[in-house]
Amino acid sequence: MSSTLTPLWELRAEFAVRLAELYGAEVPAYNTLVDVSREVNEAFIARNGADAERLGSIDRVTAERHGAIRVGSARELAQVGRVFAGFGMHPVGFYDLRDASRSSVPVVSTAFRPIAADELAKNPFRVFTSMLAHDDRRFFDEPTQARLEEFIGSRELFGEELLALADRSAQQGGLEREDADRFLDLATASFELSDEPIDHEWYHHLEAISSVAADIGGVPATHINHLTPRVLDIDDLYKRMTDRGITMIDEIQGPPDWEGPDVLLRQTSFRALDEHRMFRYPDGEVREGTLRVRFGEVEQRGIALTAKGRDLYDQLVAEVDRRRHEEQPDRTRVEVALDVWRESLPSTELELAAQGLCFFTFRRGDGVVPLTETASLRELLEAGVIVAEPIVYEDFLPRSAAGIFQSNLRGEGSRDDEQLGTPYDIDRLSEVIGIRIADPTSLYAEQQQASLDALEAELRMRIR
Ligand code: OOG
Ligand code: NI
Repeated sequence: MSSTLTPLWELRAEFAVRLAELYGAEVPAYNTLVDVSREVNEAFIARNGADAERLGSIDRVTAERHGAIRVGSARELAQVGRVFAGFGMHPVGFYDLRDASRSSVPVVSTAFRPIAADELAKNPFRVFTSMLAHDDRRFFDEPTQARLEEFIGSRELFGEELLALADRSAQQGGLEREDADRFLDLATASFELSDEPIDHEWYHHLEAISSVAADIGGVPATHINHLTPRVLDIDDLYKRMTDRGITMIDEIQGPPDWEGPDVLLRQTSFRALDEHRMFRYPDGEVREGTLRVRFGEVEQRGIALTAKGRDLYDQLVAEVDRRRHEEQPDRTRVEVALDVWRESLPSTELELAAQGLCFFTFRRGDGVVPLTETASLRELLEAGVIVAEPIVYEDFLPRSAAGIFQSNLRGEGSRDDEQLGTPYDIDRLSEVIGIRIADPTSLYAEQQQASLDALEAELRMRIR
């Protein structure tokens, strides 16, 4: 019977398309962003030829999206985990947005995404998923926490039928067509903006603490917060959107534009427009009002950094902050970052590989194999015995995420640092979801090591 199953990757691809249709209907500026992203990618391919697809085929990049959702409790997050498992998406990485910025973002997050390289190649759809830390005393006093728990505890984001279909899909590795359609309908609908009235007073009580808290705990349902296309040249996109009269946030977050290889992730966004929602006022009356919590985001992906590369990256970020603070207050972050990058980061893939700063898979090249028992990665690369192919960064950056959250927020919110925060880490969040959250760096390292093991066997030598 299994031949009639629609496999997980196909369900995932269809899910991404369904959400895009939904989000495009809800936030029309998203469609503009997708159009401009396509223009940017086509222009980039025309300028750069085959090299342009070094970090992913044009088909993959054009179809590629990440989504973001926010939920209110451990129970809701565990249910999200079941829904996404039905699409072959598993939790990877732990992000604590409470620490990543000075403003109030009381959430901890992970990303659900495919893990195996072939699954990523078929469809890499990923969803950044945040859970409200409703028990964090720095943000919520006791009465607010109690009311949050009551409010969130009494809503149902995902029904039993949806969860049962998701579980079955995960178990069988797919669903029969009829069930697949039902699964897609129910899953997509659970991320649709609800038209149920919002309690005005409660929403604004939470908003004074954090807009993100209000968007999670002040509304009766969850919704897709944004859907982010991937581009091959984010600087070009930024210009084209600005030319169309769309006001982007002040800068592109993450590494600067430079002549060397792109690493990690660069992102930028524009604030969404006001959206109409219904509010219930204390006198019981329901009137229309507006909210502005969703935004348009776009990203460019680079090569994944090793732990050593990530340490260096973190040092460079700190160095940029230091110079701006102590020496060059009049220059922008991006200008200073460009100097720091040029001074400190190798500008070729070969050097990034040889120094162990970025992850690659390695394959046999045309170079003549030396007659030795061991050789260094550098020697083999320089002699063309082996060739390095970059491993793309599939994950997120807490500092950029915080920057994106922050630049799209209305107020700073409030936070009492005299109070103790709730300790969350990858282990605790894994327990909440009931699934072990994978460590992204280990996943990339395994992929790289597997290619090296295969080469060692093929070349009959040890690679140092
Ligand atoms: C998630 C923000 C993080 C990204 O791309 O870094 C994110 C949110 O706004 O809920 O999506
Ligand atoms: Ni995002």
